[in-house]
Amino acid sequence: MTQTAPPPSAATTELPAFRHFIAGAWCESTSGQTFESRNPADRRDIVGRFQQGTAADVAMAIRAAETAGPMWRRTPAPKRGEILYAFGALMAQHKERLARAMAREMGKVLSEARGDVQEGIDIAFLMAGEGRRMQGQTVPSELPDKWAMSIRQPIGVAGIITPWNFPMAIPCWKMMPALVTGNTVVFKPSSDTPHCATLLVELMAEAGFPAGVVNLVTGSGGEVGDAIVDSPDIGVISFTGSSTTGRSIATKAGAKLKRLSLELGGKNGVVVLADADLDLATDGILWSAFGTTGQRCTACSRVIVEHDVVEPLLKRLETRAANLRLGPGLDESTDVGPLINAGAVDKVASYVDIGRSEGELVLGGGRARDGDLGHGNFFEPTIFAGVGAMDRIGQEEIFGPVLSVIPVADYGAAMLALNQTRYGLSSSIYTRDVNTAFRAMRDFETGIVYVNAGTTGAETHLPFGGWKETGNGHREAGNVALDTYTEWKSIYVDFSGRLQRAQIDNQ
Ligand code: UN1
Repeated sequence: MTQTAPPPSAATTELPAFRHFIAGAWCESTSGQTFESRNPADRRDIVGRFQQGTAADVAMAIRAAETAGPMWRRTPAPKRGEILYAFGALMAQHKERLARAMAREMGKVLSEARGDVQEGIDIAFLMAGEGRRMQGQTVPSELPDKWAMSIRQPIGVAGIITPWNFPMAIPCWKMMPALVTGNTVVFKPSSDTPHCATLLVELMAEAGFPAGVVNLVTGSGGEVGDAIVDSPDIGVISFTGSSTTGRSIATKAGAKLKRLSLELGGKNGVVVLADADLDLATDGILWSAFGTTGQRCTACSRVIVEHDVVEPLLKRLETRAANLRLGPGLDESTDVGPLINAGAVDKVASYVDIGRSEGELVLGGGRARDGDLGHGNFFEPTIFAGVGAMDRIGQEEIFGPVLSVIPVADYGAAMLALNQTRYGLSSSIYTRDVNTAFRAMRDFETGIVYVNAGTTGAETHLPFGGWKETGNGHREAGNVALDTYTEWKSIYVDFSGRLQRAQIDNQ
């Protein structure tokens, strides 16, 4: 169980080969096949080979999780919490190593990779505490000599399907509440970041999660993901990723009446009013739009600006964005890392083409190929001015470093433009007027609202999630995350020694 780094497989070359983790042991796929994970900043750099999982592998993982379930459920929750705490402490101890591995495999800059690891640590510690809280309700009964209370109980086996953009934080957001409440887990990470997932699971094993409680199966969405979604033995699924995949999972899970938590697309906007501190707004917009190369669910991709300040704001944005340094995340002087893969570069480029006919391209717009950048998936920070709120680049999720500036007449028009989208994750307003700030807090139709800050940077102890098509009503993080992974049980204890009929005998 405490076996750590999986040894290279004999079947492969000198490239490090990694394995699934099932029932407390590192094992190979029944497929006999592996896939590569590459550094998006330099595609010549292969991080390693990973198991190409199959439905049979998933079935084994589910069996292991089911077998471990009764033991894990009966482990006192504070004890489970202690293991979460040990895991968080191990992440803290290995923070730099994890961050460097993430910067290499996923591409985000080191400071952000450290932040991603930190977010995992934060949720591990928060949920460790839930082991000693996990509050239910104890309420008076309407009848004498009768007790009424409610408790949370685990659902069973949780299927955890995670994206590449927060390759450590998001798996932790999902697995920590699932585990502390007594579920066991089958974890399928994105095929773009299997190494990050493997490093996390190594530390989970070291922290003392018993065999079978956490199982890792790498591979494609079409094979491994579908096998998780289709299995009648998975009681709850948590998925973060594209709206297209989310819809397909929802259709299948709905037919099986499975619990499902979805975290999907976004089109997050920053409103800048004429009275705003424009330098402050520039800082927040640049950080939200080009941080993580625009590859956050919370990234800002629309700036909705009052007419009077469009010109001065644009000037600031252009000047500052033009000075952002592109490069590998591992280089401390890099501001903007690569996109995750060639497909992402093509997608961003196609939206830039669409944008050329919708707005005015004022910065960037191209693939960045100078020197060593040519070996990676780099794209220039891009700004369009004069975009209409209903234009495609103002409406569709691009998930890259493309910012649209949408001019509007006043707060009312800004609020309408902000809300005129299918998505509803994060939003922000820059104003010095406290009354307008409170109007925005009331009016913006998003799960997260920032005042005088950008759209990114949610903390782990408040609910995280979006309105409308960003999700399906569930929230991650905060203590409400427990709702995804638990069933409520209401318990009545009658110690009167006689038949007492609720709603009848007390009237
Ligand atoms: C995501 O992009 O899916 O608020 C998560 C933020 C981070 C989490 C982003 N704390 O930007």
